[in-house]
Amino acid sequence: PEDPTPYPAFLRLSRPGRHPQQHADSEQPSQWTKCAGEDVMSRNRYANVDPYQSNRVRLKVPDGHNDYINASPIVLHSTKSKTALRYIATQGPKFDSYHHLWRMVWHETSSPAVIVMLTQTHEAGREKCYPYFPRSPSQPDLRVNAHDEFADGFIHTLKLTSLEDHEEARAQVRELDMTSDDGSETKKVWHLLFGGWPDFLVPEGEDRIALLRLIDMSREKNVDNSANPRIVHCSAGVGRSGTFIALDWLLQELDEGSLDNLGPEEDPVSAVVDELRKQRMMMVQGEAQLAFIYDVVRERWRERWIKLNPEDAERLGVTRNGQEEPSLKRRKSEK
Ligand code: PTR
Ligand code: PTR
Repeated sequence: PEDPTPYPAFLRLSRPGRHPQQHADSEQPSQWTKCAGEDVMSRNRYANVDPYQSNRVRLKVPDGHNDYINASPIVLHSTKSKTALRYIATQGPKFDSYHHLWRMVWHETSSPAVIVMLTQTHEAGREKCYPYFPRSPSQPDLRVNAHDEFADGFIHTLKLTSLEDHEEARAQVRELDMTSDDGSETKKVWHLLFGGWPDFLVPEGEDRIALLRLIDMSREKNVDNSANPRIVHCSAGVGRSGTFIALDWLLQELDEGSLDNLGPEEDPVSAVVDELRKQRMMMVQGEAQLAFIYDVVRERWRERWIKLNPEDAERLGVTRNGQEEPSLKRRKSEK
């Protein structure tokens, strides 16, 4: 049966237009100047994923040292309020350079900082991200950069002050205190480790709802959200991180009413993915993640529409959970 919800054109499943994969492969920006050199490459987790030379975070290190980290500042603006949403998308740190991530957190964020981690440290027997944070209350302290790589005294201690398993968001929530070696400065860091998202795939069922809760939580914890970038990473820092950021922006647009009256040609999903790829390569990986974004926005759009138009909803028979979307059914039966 057809879903009777009067969706805008971009959310209609029958919409013509670009095949998502076509979208996914297009627009590899011309401004990609590869960050090259042995000392740069060795800091990358994957040889084919790096930040654009023109849009990368530069580590604050003494002159003459390599300021490279595989991280891209991302800025999106809301259509109505024009406020900025800021993020830093980055790869899962590697063992020998994980303290670079903490250096970046220290210099690029205000307190409390928020780190959203969307990968597990290991998946399918391979390291996707070095465990760069204190994991257990039994070993709450981690001394970062103890060997003082850049010889500038940037040595910090991370102390795990609380660890909570947040069921609704399916996340481990860590509260960390980051303290400089001389004890003079501290920063609080929220570390949100999401458990429901394997590489190249999408969260399903309850994990999908959990992801939405995680998005909300990451905003709530980031007290100064329009000025302070949230650090978002997965393994390469493009697929899952791109999807997370796209959704964060789209859901805010939706809540602000910017997706209520769009013209037939407008497609904010496609627009935000294009925008993200101007700022970091390969953001949102593959058809499944792109379709996932449409599905989540469609679901949220329907909920909002029912809330705003309860009588029409009743008359047309639109229900909160709807029927299962045809696209979802198709995907399930394909497996
Ligand atoms: N060489 C890998 C590839 O192209 O498949 C790099 C890569 C790895 C790209 C993981 C994306 C990945 O997913 P995510 O960004 O979600 O960690
Ligand atoms: N680096 C990956 C590869 O070359 O296989 C890039 C990639 C990963 C492309 C996943 C698409 C992917 O997802 P899907 O198969 O869902 O399109």
